[in-house]
Amino acid sequence: MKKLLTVLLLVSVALTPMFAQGEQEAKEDETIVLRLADNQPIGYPTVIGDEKFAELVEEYSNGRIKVEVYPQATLGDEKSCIEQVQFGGIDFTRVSISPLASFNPLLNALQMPYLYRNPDHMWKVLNGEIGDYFLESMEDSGFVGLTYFDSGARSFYNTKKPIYTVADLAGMKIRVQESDLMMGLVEALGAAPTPMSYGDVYSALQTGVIDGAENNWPSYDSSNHYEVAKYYSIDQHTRVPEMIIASKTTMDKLSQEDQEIIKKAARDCQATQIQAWSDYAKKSEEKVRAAGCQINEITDQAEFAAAMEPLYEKMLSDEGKAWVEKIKAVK
Ligand code: GTR
Repeated sequence: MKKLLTVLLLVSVALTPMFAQGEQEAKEDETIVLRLADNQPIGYPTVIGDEKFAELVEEYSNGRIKVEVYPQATLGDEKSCIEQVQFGGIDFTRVSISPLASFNPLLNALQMPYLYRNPDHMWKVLNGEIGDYFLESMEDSGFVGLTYFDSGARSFYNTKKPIYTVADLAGMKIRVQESDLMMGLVEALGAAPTPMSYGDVYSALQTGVIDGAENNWPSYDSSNHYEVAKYYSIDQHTRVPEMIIASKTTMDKLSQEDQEIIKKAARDCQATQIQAWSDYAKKSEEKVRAAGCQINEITDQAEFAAAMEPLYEKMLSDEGKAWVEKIKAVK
């Protein structure tokens, strides 16, 4: 009996390192690697937000879940990334909600022209019950809405002349995102909308295929559009939130605990993105001014708002209209 015990002890001692190694391997096998696509370059505030998200997912999962960030449209343009996320080919993407609204039209209610009184109003809406409802509404189209990112306000820029009044835009060919609302918005101002993917805009401006486009300071700067379209007119027609969306296919494969880790990391990375946005936007404005761009304020924003007012009737469903009322009522 004693002999048997000694043999068993020796065997178990001999096997211990093997088991430990086996466990280690099993842990490594469990590492989950997920991909996140962004069409903006490294250093851009959304990519800084994405990287924070990846860092937090790794931290909260003790290194078990890794998110690889693919910036600069390396996994495809914005629309194609949304499609890939929808069928599960890419796990996450950070996008503007303008093109996302083609997949979930209710999102138009969050990006109507001159909807928010100021950034504070927008954040109260997005980080409150209304914003939560819209994140959840993404599930019907195969996504899980995770969090909102800042994207400032969009204004027009062009290669021809400063814009002061709505009449100045008459007949101009303006590139828009692949979005019905943005098409309608440009039409409402008497200009001709040309939907086009972001990566094609620089050469279209340069060759005169289009006269102008519209975007926030950071995009006007980082896309280098300011080099070829030097008139930037601050009308701030829309504040278009951006969103990190996950593929529902990916999320459904994860445990409840891992889904919660991802949701929490997304909520917690937002503050970093908002700070990065504010820093970058200031620097971009300074940079394009220093580069000789001609920048003017639009003094009569009310004229622009009035021209776009019919879109609230035309572009929104009854449900969308009801949400707009709720958004406006947020103090
Ligand atoms: C930027 C946004 C991009 C893309 C781009 C565009 O502000 O960050 O995701 O939507 O605008 O105009 O296509």
